[in-house]
Amino acid sequence: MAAEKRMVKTLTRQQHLDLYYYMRLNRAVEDTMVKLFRQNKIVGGLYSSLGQEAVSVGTASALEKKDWLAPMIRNIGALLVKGVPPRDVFMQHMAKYDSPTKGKDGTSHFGDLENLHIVSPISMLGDLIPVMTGVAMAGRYLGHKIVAMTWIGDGGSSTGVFHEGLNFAATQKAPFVLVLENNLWAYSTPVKRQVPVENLADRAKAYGVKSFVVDGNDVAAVYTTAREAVDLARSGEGPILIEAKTFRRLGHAQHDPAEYVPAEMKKYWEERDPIARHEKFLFKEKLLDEKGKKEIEAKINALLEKERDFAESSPMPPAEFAEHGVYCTGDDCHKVRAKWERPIAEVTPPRSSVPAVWTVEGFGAGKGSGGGSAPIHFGDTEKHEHKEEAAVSSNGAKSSAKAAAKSAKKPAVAARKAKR
Ligand SMILES: Cc1ncc(C[n+]2csc(CCOP(=O)(O)OP(=O)(O)O)c2C)c(N)n1
Ligand SMILES: [Mg+2]
Repeated sequence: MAAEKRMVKTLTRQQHLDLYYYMRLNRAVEDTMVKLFRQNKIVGGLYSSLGQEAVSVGTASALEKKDWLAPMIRNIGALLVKGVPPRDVFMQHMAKYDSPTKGKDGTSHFGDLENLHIVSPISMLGDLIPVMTGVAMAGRYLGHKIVAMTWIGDGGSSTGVFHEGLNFAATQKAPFVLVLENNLWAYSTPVKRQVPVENLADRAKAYGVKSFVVDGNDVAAVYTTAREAVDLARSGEGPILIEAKTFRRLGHAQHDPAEYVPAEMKKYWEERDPIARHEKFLFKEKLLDEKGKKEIEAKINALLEKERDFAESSPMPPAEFAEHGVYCTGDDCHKVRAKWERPIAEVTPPRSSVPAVWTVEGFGAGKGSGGGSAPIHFGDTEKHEHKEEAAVSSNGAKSSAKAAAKSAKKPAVAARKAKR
Protein backbone atom coordinates (compact mmCIF):
# COMPACT_ATOMS: atom_id res chain seq x y z
CA MET A 1 0.00 0.00 0.00
CA ALA A 2 2.84 2.37 0.90
CA ALA A 3 4.50 1.64 -2.44
CA GLU A 4 1.22 2.34 -4.20
CA LYS A 5 0.86 5.74 -2.50
CA ARG A 6 4.43 6.67 -3.42
CA MET A 7 3.77 5.85 -7.07
CA VAL A 8 0.50 7.81 -7.15
CA LYS A 9 2.47 10.84 -6.02
CA THR A 10 4.94 10.35 -8.86
CA LEU A 11 2.31 10.86 -11.56
CA THR A 12 2.70 14.17 -13.32
CA ARG A 13 -0.03 16.82 -13.18
CA GLN A 14 -0.78 16.13 -16.85
CA GLN A 15 -1.16 12.40 -16.24
CA HIS A 16 -3.60 13.08 -13.40
CA LEU A 17 -5.56 15.46 -15.63
CA ASP A 18 -5.57 13.01 -18.55
CA LEU A 19 -7.03 10.30 -16.32
CA TYR A 20 -9.71 12.77 -15.22
CA TYR A 21 -10.46 13.87 -18.79
CA TYR A 22 -10.88 10.34 -20.12
CA MET A 23 -13.11 9.27 -17.23
CA ARG A 24 -15.31 12.32 -17.86
CA LEU A 25 -15.31 11.59 -21.60
CA ASN A 26 -16.18 7.94 -20.94
CA ARG A 27 -19.16 8.96 -18.81
CA ALA A 28 -20.31 11.68 -21.21
CA VAL A 29 -20.16 9.30 -24.21
CA GLU A 30 -22.30 6.78 -22.32
CA ASP A 31 -24.72 9.49 -21.09
CA THR A 32 -25.17 10.57 -24.72
CA MET A 33 -25.90 7.00 -25.71
CA VAL A 34 -28.55 6.66 -23.00
CA LYS A 35 -30.30 9.64 -24.64
CA LEU A 36 -29.93 8.06 -28.08
CA PHE A 37 -31.29 4.79 -26.68
CA ARG A 38 -34.37 6.53 -25.26
CA GLN A 39 -34.92 8.14 -28.66
CA ASN A 40 -34.88 4.66 -30.18
CA LYS A 41 -31.76 5.44 -32.19
CA ILE A 42 -29.62 2.66 -30.73
CA VAL A 43 -29.98 -0.69 -32.44
CA GLY A 44 -29.86 -3.52 -29.90
CA GLY A 45 -28.71 -3.39 -26.29
CA LEU A 46 -26.83 -0.72 -24.41
CA TYR A 47 -24.44 -1.56 -21.60
CA SER A 48 -23.07 0.83 -19.04
CA SER A 49 -19.81 1.27 -17.18
CA LEU A 50 -21.20 3.91 -14.82
CA GLY A 51 -18.99 3.89 -11.74
CA GLN A 52 -16.39 1.63 -13.40
CA GLU A 53 -14.71 4.26 -15.58
CA ALA A 54 -11.51 4.21 -13.49
CA VAL A 55 -10.91 0.57 -14.43
CA SER A 56 -11.10 1.01 -18.22
CA VAL A 57 -9.30 4.35 -18.24
CA GLY A 58 -6.65 3.54 -15.64
CA THR A 59 -5.64 0.20 -17.17
CA ALA A 60 -5.69 1.24 -20.85
CA SER A 61 -3.65 4.36 -20.01
CA ALA A 62 -0.79 2.08 -18.97
CA LEU A 63 -0.45 0.75 -22.53
CA GLU A 64 1.75 2.19 -25.25
CA LYS A 65 0.45 3.00 -28.71
CA LYS A 66 1.97 -0.17 -30.20
CA ASP A 67 0.31 -2.41 -27.56
CA TRP A 68 -2.85 -4.40 -28.21
CA LEU A 69 -6.14 -4.54 -26.35
CA ALA A 70 -9.47 -6.30 -26.64
CA PRO A 71 -12.35 -4.63 -24.79
CA MET A 72 -15.43 -6.21 -23.24
CA ILE A 73 -18.85 -4.52 -23.03
CA ARG A 74 -17.93 -2.19 -20.15
CA ASN A 75 -14.64 -0.95 -21.60
CA ILE A 76 -15.64 1.94 -23.86
CA GLY A 77 -13.28 4.05 -21.74
CA ALA A 78 -10.38 1.86 -22.89
CA LEU A 79 -11.37 2.38 -26.54
CA LEU A 80 -11.40 6.16 -26.05
CA VAL A 81 -7.98 6.11 -24.40
CA LYS A 82 -6.62 4.00 -27.28
CA GLY A 83 -7.79 6.65 -29.72
CA VAL A 84 -11.21 5.53 -31.00
CA PRO A 85 -13.23 8.69 -31.81
CA PRO A 86 -16.60 8.94 -29.99
CA ARG A 87 -18.37 9.09 -33.38
CA ASP A 88 -17.28 5.49 -34.07
CA VAL A 89 -18.77 4.37 -30.75
CA PHE A 90 -22.04 6.22 -31.48
CA MET A 91 -22.32 5.00 -35.07
CA GLN A 92 -21.51 1.44 -34.11
CA HIS A 93 -24.36 1.43 -31.57
CA MET A 94 -26.68 3.03 -34.15
CA ALA A 95 -25.67 0.51 -36.88
CA LYS A 96 -24.76 3.36 -39.25
CA TYR A 97 -23.01 2.88 -42.57
CA ASP A 98 -19.95 4.90 -41.53
CA SER A 99 -19.46 2.83 -38.38
CA PRO A 100 -16.39 0.55 -38.11
CA THR A 101 -18.47 -2.49 -39.08
CA LYS A 102 -20.61 -0.49 -41.55
CA GLY A 103 -23.73 -1.33 -39.60
CA LYS A 104 -23.16 -5.07 -39.55
CA ASP A 105 -22.62 -5.34 -35.80
CA GLY A 106 -23.59 -3.34 -32.73
CA THR A 107 -22.37 -2.25 -29.28
CA SER A 108 -18.58 -2.13 -29.00
CA HIS A 109 -18.14 -5.16 -31.25
CA PHE A 110 -15.51 -3.79 -33.57
CA GLY A 111 -11.75 -3.75 -33.79
CA ASP A 112 -8.90 -2.04 -35.61
CA LEU A 113 -6.08 -4.43 -36.42
CA GLU A 114 -4.11 -2.05 -38.62
CA ASN A 115 -3.86 1.19 -36.75
CA LEU A 116 -5.04 1.20 -33.15
CA HIS A 117 -4.34 -2.49 -32.46
CA ILE A 118 -7.77 -3.36 -31.11
CA VAL A 119 -9.14 -6.89 -31.29
CA SER A 120 -12.93 -7.00 -31.47
CA PRO A 121 -14.74 -8.29 -28.37
CA ILE A 122 -15.90 -11.92 -28.32
CA SER A 123 -19.31 -12.47 -26.71
CA MET A 124 -18.40 -15.85 -25.24
CA LEU A 125 -17.03 -14.77 -21.89
CA GLY A 126 -13.40 -15.73 -21.39
CA ASP A 127 -12.56 -16.51 -25.01
CA LEU A 128 -10.54 -13.33 -25.38
CA ILE A 129 -8.03 -14.72 -22.87
CA PRO A 130 -6.49 -17.38 -25.14
CA VAL A 131 -6.95 -15.10 -28.16
CA MET A 132 -5.04 -12.22 -26.55
CA THR A 133 -2.45 -14.68 -25.26
CA GLY A 134 -1.96 -15.59 -28.93
CA VAL A 135 -1.64 -11.91 -29.86
CA ALA A 136 0.96 -11.46 -27.11
CA MET A 137 2.91 -14.49 -28.33
CA ALA A 138 2.73 -13.32 -31.95
CA GLY A 139 4.14 -9.94 -30.89
CA ARG A 140 7.02 -11.72 -29.18
CA TYR A 141 7.79 -13.90 -32.23
CA LEU A 142 7.82 -10.81 -34.41
CA GLY A 143 10.09 -8.97 -31.98
CA HIS A 144 7.58 -6.14 -31.44
CA LYS A 145 7.93 -6.00 -27.63
CA ILE A 146 4.21 -5.47 -27.27
CA VAL A 147 1.89 -6.20 -24.36
CA ALA A 148 -1.65 -7.51 -24.89
CA MET A 149 -4.47 -6.67 -22.49
CA THR A 150 -8.06 -7.74 -22.04
CA TRP A 151 -10.75 -7.60 -19.37
CA ILE A 152 -12.99 -10.19 -17.76
CA GLY A 153 -15.84 -9.92 -15.25
CA ASP A 154 -16.29 -11.72 -11.94
CA GLY A 155 -18.84 -13.98 -13.66
CA GLY A 156 -16.61 -14.55 -16.68
CA SER A 157 -13.79 -15.67 -14.40
CA SER A 158 -15.77 -18.85 -13.68
CA THR A 159 -15.76 -20.05 -17.28
CA GLY A 160 -13.57 -22.98 -18.27
CA VAL A 161 -11.78 -20.95 -20.90
CA PHE A 162 -10.69 -18.38 -18.28
CA HIS A 163 -8.75 -21.15 -16.53
CA GLU A 164 -7.50 -22.85 -19.70
CA GLY A 165 -6.50 -19.50 -21.13
CA LEU A 166 -4.68 -18.32 -18.03
CA ASN A 167 -2.80 -21.61 -17.73
CA PHE A 168 -1.87 -21.40 -21.42
CA ALA A 169 -0.66 -17.80 -21.00
CA ALA A 170 1.35 -18.85 -17.94
CA THR A 171 3.08 -21.79 -19.60
CA GLN A 172 3.89 -19.58 -22.60
CA LYS A 173 5.06 -16.70 -20.36
CA ALA A 174 2.98 -14.46 -22.61
CA PRO A 175 3.38 -10.67 -22.27
CA PHE A 176 -0.27 -10.45 -21.37
CA VAL A 177 -2.21 -8.50 -18.71
CA LEU A 178 -5.65 -9.69 -17.69
CA VAL A 179 -7.86 -7.23 -15.82
CA LEU A 180 -10.49 -8.95 -13.72
CA GLU A 181 -13.19 -6.36 -13.22
CA ASN A 182 -14.96 -7.53 -10.06
CA ASN A 183 -18.11 -5.39 -10.02
CA LEU A 184 -19.82 -7.76 -7.53
CA TRP A 185 -22.56 -8.85 -9.93
CA ALA A 186 -22.85 -11.14 -12.92
CA TYR A 187 -26.27 -10.27 -14.26
CA SER A 188 -28.43 -10.91 -11.13
CA THR A 189 -25.94 -13.22 -9.40
CA PRO A 190 -23.90 -11.67 -6.58
CA VAL A 191 -20.26 -12.69 -6.64
CA LYS A 192 -20.54 -14.29 -3.18
CA ARG A 193 -23.01 -16.81 -4.57
CA GLN A 194 -20.88 -17.88 -7.48
CA VAL A 195 -17.39 -18.17 -5.98
CA PRO A 196 -16.39 -18.83 -2.36
CA VAL A 197 -13.14 -16.85 -2.26
CA GLU A 198 -12.59 -13.28 -1.08
CA ASN A 199 -10.08 -12.21 -3.73
CA LEU A 200 -10.68 -13.44 -7.26
CA ALA A 201 -7.02 -12.55 -7.88
CA ASP A 202 -6.20 -15.74 -5.95
CA ARG A 203 -7.37 -17.73 -8.94
CA ALA A 204 -4.12 -16.71 -10.65
CA LYS A 205 -2.06 -18.52 -7.99
CA ALA A 206 -3.29 -21.89 -9.28
CA TYR A 207 -1.41 -21.20 -12.51
CA GLY A 208 1.71 -19.63 -11.04
CA VAL A 209 0.57 -16.24 -12.31
CA LYS A 210 1.48 -13.05 -10.43
CA SER A 211 -1.53 -10.99 -9.39
CA PHE A 212 -2.47 -7.64 -7.87
CA VAL A 213 -5.61 -6.44 -6.11
CA VAL A 214 -6.52 -2.80 -6.56
CA ASP A 215 -9.29 -0.41 -5.56
CA GLY A 216 -11.05 -0.11 -8.91
CA ASN A 217 -12.62 3.22 -8.00
CA ASP A 218 -9.26 4.94 -7.46
CA VAL A 219 -8.04 5.79 -10.95
CA ALA A 220 -4.49 6.74 -9.95
CA ALA A 221 -4.07 3.46 -8.06
CA VAL A 222 -5.50 1.51 -11.02
CA TYR A 223 -3.11 3.27 -13.40
CA THR A 224 0.02 2.69 -11.28
CA THR A 225 -0.89 -0.96 -10.70
CA ALA A 226 -1.56 -1.49 -14.40
CA ARG A 227 1.66 0.29 -15.30
CA GLU A 228 3.63 -2.05 -13.05
CA ALA A 229 1.86 -5.07 -14.57
CA VAL A 230 2.46 -3.87 -18.14
CA ASP A 231 6.14 -3.18 -17.43
CA LEU A 232 6.57 -6.62 -15.86
CA ALA A 233 4.83 -8.30 -18.80
CA ARG A 234 6.96 -6.41 -21.29
CA SER A 235 10.13 -7.48 -19.52
CA GLY A 236 9.15 -11.16 -19.80
CA GLU A 237 7.56 -11.56 -16.34
CA GLY A 238 4.07 -12.09 -17.66
CA PRO A 239 1.28 -12.89 -17.64
CA ILE A 240 -0.15 -10.76 -14.81
CA LEU A 241 -3.68 -10.66 -13.43
CA ILE A 242 -5.11 -7.52 -11.81
CA GLU A 243 -8.31 -7.75 -9.81
CA ALA A 244 -9.99 -4.33 -9.72
CA LYS A 245 -12.66 -4.16 -7.04
CA THR A 246 -15.58 -2.03 -8.14
CA PHE A 247 -19.36 -2.04 -8.52
CA ARG A 248 -21.84 -2.17 -11.41
CA ARG A 249 -24.03 0.85 -10.65
CA LEU A 250 -26.75 0.10 -13.24
CA GLY A 251 -28.37 -3.13 -14.41
CA HIS A 252 -26.72 -5.60 -16.75
CA ALA A 253 -27.95 -3.45 -19.66
CA GLN A 254 -30.64 -0.83 -20.27
CA HIS A 255 -33.42 -3.42 -20.09
CA ASP A 256 -32.50 -4.43 -16.52
CA PRO A 257 -33.64 -2.16 -13.64
CA ALA A 258 -31.48 -4.23 -11.22
CA GLU A 259 -34.07 -4.18 -8.46
CA TYR A 260 -32.30 -7.21 -7.00
CA VAL A 261 -29.38 -5.00 -5.87
CA PRO A 262 -29.77 -3.81 -2.24
CA ALA A 263 -30.29 -0.04 -1.98
CA GLU A 264 -27.61 0.39 0.71
CA MET A 265 -25.08 -1.32 -1.55
CA LYS A 266 -25.85 1.17 -4.33
CA LYS A 267 -25.54 4.06 -1.87
CA TYR A 268 -22.19 2.81 -0.53
CA TRP A 269 -20.68 2.76 -4.01
CA GLU A 270 -22.29 5.99 -5.22
CA GLU A 271 -20.40 7.70 -2.42
CA ARG A 272 -17.21 6.24 -3.87
CA ASP A 273 -17.79 7.48 -7.41
CA PRO A 274 -14.39 7.34 -9.17
CA ILE A 275 -14.80 10.66 -10.99
CA ALA A 276 -15.95 12.64 -7.95
CA ARG A 277 -13.17 11.02 -5.94
CA HIS A 278 -10.41 11.90 -8.40
CA GLU A 279 -11.80 15.41 -8.81
CA LYS A 280 -11.66 15.90 -5.04
CA PHE A 281 -8.02 14.73 -5.06
CA LEU A 282 -7.16 17.10 -7.94
CA PHE A 283 -8.72 20.08 -6.15
CA LYS A 284 -7.05 19.21 -2.85
CA GLU A 285 -3.63 18.87 -4.50
CA LYS A 286 -4.31 22.10 -6.46
CA LEU A 287 -3.91 20.28 -9.77
CA LEU A 288 -7.32 21.54 -10.92
CA ASP A 289 -9.61 24.46 -10.06
CA GLU A 290 -13.17 25.48 -11.00
CA LYS A 291 -11.96 27.30 -14.13
CA GLY A 292 -9.98 24.29 -15.34
CA LYS A 293 -12.92 22.00 -14.64
CA LYS A 294 -15.27 24.23 -16.69
CA GLU A 295 -12.77 24.20 -19.57
CA ILE A 296 -12.65 20.39 -19.56
CA GLU A 297 -16.47 20.23 -19.50
CA ALA A 298 -16.73 22.71 -22.40
CA LYS A 299 -14.16 20.74 -24.42
CA ILE A 300 -16.05 17.46 -23.91
CA ASN A 301 -19.45 19.03 -24.68
CA ALA A 302 -18.18 20.64 -27.89
CA LEU A 303 -16.49 17.42 -29.02
CA LEU A 304 -19.51 15.23 -28.33
CA GLU A 305 -21.94 17.62 -30.02
CA LYS A 306 -19.83 17.42 -33.18
CA GLU A 307 -19.40 13.66 -32.92
CA ARG A 308 -23.08 13.04 -32.27
CA ASP A 309 -24.11 15.27 -35.21
CA PHE A 310 -21.78 13.34 -37.49
CA ALA A 311 -23.15 10.01 -36.26
CA GLU A 312 -26.78 11.07 -36.60
CA SER A 313 -26.32 12.29 -40.15
CA SER A 314 -24.53 9.13 -41.28
CA PRO A 315 -26.93 6.99 -43.36
CA MET A 316 -28.15 3.52 -42.51
CA PRO A 317 -26.47 0.90 -44.72
CA PRO A 318 -28.20 0.24 -48.06
CA ALA A 319 -30.14 -3.04 -48.16
CA GLU A 320 -27.93 -4.45 -50.96
CA PHE A 321 -24.95 -4.14 -48.63
CA ALA A 322 -26.25 -7.06 -46.54
CA GLU A 323 -24.59 -9.54 -48.91
CA HIS A 324 -21.23 -7.73 -48.94
CA GLY A 325 -18.40 -8.52 -46.60
CA VAL A 326 -19.63 -11.99 -45.81
CA TYR A 327 -16.52 -13.61 -47.23
CA CYS A 328 -13.05 -12.14 -46.91
CA THR A 329 -12.07 -10.69 -50.25
CA GLY A 330 -8.53 -9.71 -49.41
CA ASP A 331 -7.34 -6.09 -49.41
CA ASP A 332 -10.77 -4.47 -49.47
CA CYS A 333 -11.70 -6.58 -46.41
CA HIS A 334 -8.46 -6.28 -44.42
CA LYS A 335 -4.78 -6.57 -45.11
CA VAL A 336 -4.19 -9.52 -42.81
CA ARG A 337 -3.82 -12.24 -45.43
CA ALA A 338 -4.16 -15.95 -45.04
CA LYS A 339 -1.43 -18.01 -46.63
CA TRP A 340 -3.45 -19.64 -49.38
CA GLU A 341 -2.19 -23.03 -50.45
CA ARG A 342 -4.52 -23.09 -53.47
CA PRO A 343 -5.66 -20.28 -55.78
CA ILE A 344 -8.16 -18.08 -53.87
CA ALA A 345 -10.69 -18.30 -56.69
CA GLU A 346 -10.68 -22.05 -56.39
CA VAL A 347 -11.68 -22.08 -52.73
CA THR A 348 -14.18 -19.18 -52.61
CA PRO A 349 -17.67 -18.93 -54.11
CA PRO A 350 -18.88 -19.43 -56.76
CA ARG A 351 -16.12 -21.93 -57.62
CA SER A 352 -16.26 -23.50 -54.15
CA SER A 353 -20.04 -23.91 -54.42
CA VAL A 354 -19.88 -27.18 -56.31
CA PRO A 355 -21.52 -30.52 -55.50
CA ALA A 356 -19.65 -32.54 -52.90
CA VAL A 357 -17.26 -35.11 -54.35
CA TRP A 358 -18.93 -37.87 -52.32
CA THR A 359 -22.58 -38.57 -51.75
CA VAL A 360 -24.53 -40.59 -49.18
CA GLU A 361 -27.41 -42.49 -50.59
CA GLY A 362 -30.75 -41.29 -49.30
CA PHE A 363 -29.31 -38.33 -47.37
CA GLY A 364 -31.60 -35.34 -47.54
CA ALA A 365 -34.18 -37.29 -49.55
CA GLY A 366 -36.21 -38.34 -46.52
CA LYS A 367 -35.29 -41.98 -47.19
CA GLY A 368 -32.86 -44.15 -45.26
CA SER A 369 -30.17 -46.01 -47.20
CA GLY A 370 -32.14 -49.22 -46.61
CA GLY A 371 -35.15 -47.73 -48.38
CA GLY A 372 -37.11 -46.83 -45.20
CA SER A 373 -38.48 -43.36 -44.63
CA ALA A 374 -36.14 -42.44 -41.76
CA PRO A 375 -33.01 -40.41 -42.44
CA ILE A 376 -29.64 -42.07 -41.92
CA HIS A 377 -29.34 -43.59 -38.46
CA PHE A 378 -27.58 -46.50 -36.81
CA GLY A 379 -30.35 -48.93 -37.75
CA ASP A 380 -29.30 -48.50 -41.37
CA THR A 381 -25.84 -49.84 -40.81
CA GLU A 382 -26.65 -53.52 -40.94
CA LYS A 383 -28.65 -53.25 -44.16
CA HIS A 384 -25.83 -51.22 -45.62
CA GLU A 385 -23.36 -54.01 -44.80
CA HIS A 386 -25.59 -56.61 -46.54
CA LYS A 387 -25.60 -54.42 -49.61
CA GLU A 388 -21.82 -54.25 -49.67
CA GLU A 389 -21.65 -58.01 -49.34
CA ALA A 390 -24.00 -58.41 -52.27
CA ALA A 391 -21.87 -56.10 -54.34
CA VAL A 392 -18.79 -58.05 -53.44
CA SER A 393 -20.52 -61.33 -54.35
CA SER A 394 -21.17 -60.19 -57.85
CA ASN A 395 -17.40 -59.94 -58.18
CA GLY A 396 -17.12 -63.57 -57.21
CA ALA A 397 -15.58 -63.01 -53.76
CA LYS A 398 -18.74 -63.33 -51.69
CA SER A 399 -17.73 -66.02 -49.24
CA SER A 400 -14.48 -64.48 -48.12
CA ALA A 401 -16.08 -61.01 -47.72
CA LYS A 402 -18.93 -62.53 -45.73
CA ALA A 403 -16.52 -64.37 -43.51
CA ALA A 404 -14.52 -61.21 -42.90
CA ALA A 405 -17.69 -59.28 -42.05
CA LYS A 406 -18.82 -62.05 -39.70
CA SER A 407 -15.54 -62.22 -37.84
CA ALA A 408 -15.47 -58.43 -37.57
CA LYS A 409 -18.91 -58.53 -35.92
CA LYS A 410 -17.99 -61.23 -33.42
CA PRO A 411 -16.13 -59.15 -30.82
CA ALA A 412 -19.00 -56.64 -30.70
CA VAL A 413 -21.57 -59.40 -30.13
CA ALA A 414 -19.36 -60.93 -27.43
CA ALA A 415 -19.01 -57.58 -25.74
CA ARG A 416 -22.79 -57.03 -25.78
CA LYS A 417 -23.34 -60.46 -24.24
CA ALA A 418 -20.76 -59.83 -21.53
CA LYS A 419 -22.56 -56.60 -20.59
CA ARG A 420 -25.83 -58.38 -20.01
C1 LIG B 1 -19.66 -18.25 -21.87
C2 LIG B 1 -20.80 -17.29 -21.69
N1 LIG B 1 -21.78 -17.59 -20.82
C3 LIG B 1 -22.82 -16.74 -20.65
C4 LIG B 1 -22.90 -15.57 -21.36
C5 LIG B 1 -24.09 -14.63 -21.19
N2 LIG B 1 -23.65 -13.45 -20.41
C6 LIG B 1 -23.26 -12.32 -21.00
S1 LIG B 1 -22.75 -11.16 -19.90
C7 LIG B 1 -23.10 -12.17 -18.59
C8 LIG B 1 -22.82 -11.73 -17.19
C9 LIG B 1 -21.36 -11.48 -17.03
O1 LIG B 1 -21.03 -11.10 -15.74
P1 LIG B 1 -19.59 -10.62 -15.43
O2 LIG B 1 -18.58 -11.52 -16.06
O3 LIG B 1 -19.48 -10.44 -13.96
O4 LIG B 1 -19.47 -9.23 -16.21
P2 LIG B 1 -20.29 -7.88 -15.97
O5 LIG B 1 -21.55 -7.96 -16.77
O6 LIG B 1 -20.55 -7.77 -14.51
O7 LIG B 1 -19.39 -6.80 -16.47
C10 LIG B 1 -23.59 -13.40 -19.03
C11 LIG B 1 -23.98 -14.51 -18.15
C12 LIG B 1 -21.87 -15.31 -22.29
N3 LIG B 1 -21.84 -14.20 -23.03
N4 LIG B 1 -20.82 -16.16 -22.42
MG1 LIG C 1 -19.61 -8.68 -12.88
